[in-house]
Amino acid sequence: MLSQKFLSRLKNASAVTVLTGAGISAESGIPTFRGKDGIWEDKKVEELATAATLENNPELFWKFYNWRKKLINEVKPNLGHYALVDFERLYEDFFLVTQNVDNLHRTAGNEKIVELHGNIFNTKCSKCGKIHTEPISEVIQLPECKYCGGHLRPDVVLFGENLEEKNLKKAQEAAAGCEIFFSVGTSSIVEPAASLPYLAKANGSYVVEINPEETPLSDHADECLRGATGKLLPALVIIIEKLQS
Ligand code: BJW
Ligand code: ZN
Repeated sequence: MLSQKFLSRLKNASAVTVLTGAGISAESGIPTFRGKDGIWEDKKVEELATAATLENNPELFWKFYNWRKKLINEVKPNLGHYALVDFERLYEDFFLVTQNVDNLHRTAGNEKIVELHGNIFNTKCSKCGKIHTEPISEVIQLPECKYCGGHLRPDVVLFGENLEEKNLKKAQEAAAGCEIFFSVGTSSIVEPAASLPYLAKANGSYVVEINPEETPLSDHADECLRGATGKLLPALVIIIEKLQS
């Protein structure tokens, strides 16, 4: 049962911000980072996707990212992703902040989006920082920058690296300015994304968590919907359409 306050916000809000994490892509077949699924060749995914692995073992790092890119290339958006395209249609001032690098929200059709942790299909020069958007095939030797000869790396934000200032600013503005903030399929521990729901709440937003598991955010959210995004988000779309009609 949804609370009256939540239903009223769903009906009357125009500014809605959604933060997504790996959980929304889990039902497409992409393993999440933490917990039992976050293992690749006996190594923890959360330890592979780090600046330390890129620096100390770039071959292993690229082997992992070759695997991840191939996997992501083979999967499709799921019902949870498509429901967020409906959210964008239903709310005038909608904004999607994703921590995912898998491009699935864009493939599904969302346009008002910021990718806080980058996009796995782009590469970036470690030396001059230029972004390369042309596709690169499986990396066997470390690829080089066509401008300066530096090593290329995936254009993703690893632990200990700074997020793009303009992306973070957009996400913070969307969090501070919304009437409902959804935190969807994220363990809510990786900063600075994990602070966004608190920023939203401090500015009067109604904070809703969607996750089958409890997270550190759960006790601070106004509403927790326990379950998979592929079921709960489409169900919410039906409710919103009824409320708005
Ligand atoms: C389902 C489901 C279904 C399953 N439906 N749900 C302040 C305090 C302490 C430390 C820091 C701090 N500020 C910064 C830091 C350091 C660090 C950090 O946050 N550490 C914490 C772990 C403590 N942050 C950083 O380093 C960031 N940089 C930064 O802030 O720079 C300035 C700075 C540096 C150092 C110190 C201080 C300031 C950068 C963070 C970059 C994160 N990068 C990665 C890899 C990206 C590349 C790639 O994807 O290949 O981003 S790590 C990984 O974690 C990835 C994710 O985007 C991110 C978040 O994970 P997410 O999405 O939450 O996934 P999971 O697996 O954790 O959770 C999945 C959830 O789904 C679970 O809850 C499931 O239950 C759920 N689920 N199935 C719905 N069907
Ligand atoms: Zn370069």
